[in-house]
Amino acid sequence: DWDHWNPRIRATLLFVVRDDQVLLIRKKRGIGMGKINGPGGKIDPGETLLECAVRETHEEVGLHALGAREVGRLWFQFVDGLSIHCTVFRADDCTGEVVETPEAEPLWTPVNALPFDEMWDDDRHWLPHLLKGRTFELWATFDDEVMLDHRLEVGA
Ligand code: 6OG
Repeated sequence: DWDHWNPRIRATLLFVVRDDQVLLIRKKRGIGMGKINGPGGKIDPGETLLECAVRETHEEVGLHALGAREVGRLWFQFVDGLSIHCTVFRADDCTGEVVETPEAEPLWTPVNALPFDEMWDDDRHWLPHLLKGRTFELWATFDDEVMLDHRLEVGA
């Protein structure tokens, strides 16, 4: 019942796309440890979703995203009770030096060679739309790391 759904966790993801490459990370800890994803994480008290996305990207790989804007929303319900709402941002530029940190290994990845087999199951459904400049919403249920079903809406 997505209409009366209150997520236990609010989180963000941020994808910097530049010169036909997208900045991904291999996460070393937290939810989805070992998987490839975009930088991002849980919101801190008092910050906006955009501030969270930019802060997490800086903490995880040392870069400052420029001009980040919201492009998508993801709603995840896990059968064990965990629920996560994730707001997705895209930026077309960044400053700073990309570095590996205790949280993440940075991976500049060609947009035509995305490692979906090493990412969360939902990513293959919406990440291509992000790269094409579209907006999207996706609702998905998961049993641990396995996606059971999903619904995708793509905007302009
Ligand atoms: P930390 O534990 O790093 O916050 N996340 C997911 N991302 C994708 N693409 N698919 C999922 O499918 C995800 N579940 C969680 C959101 C968690 C980070 O993990 C992302 C946050 O960036 C279920 O603080």
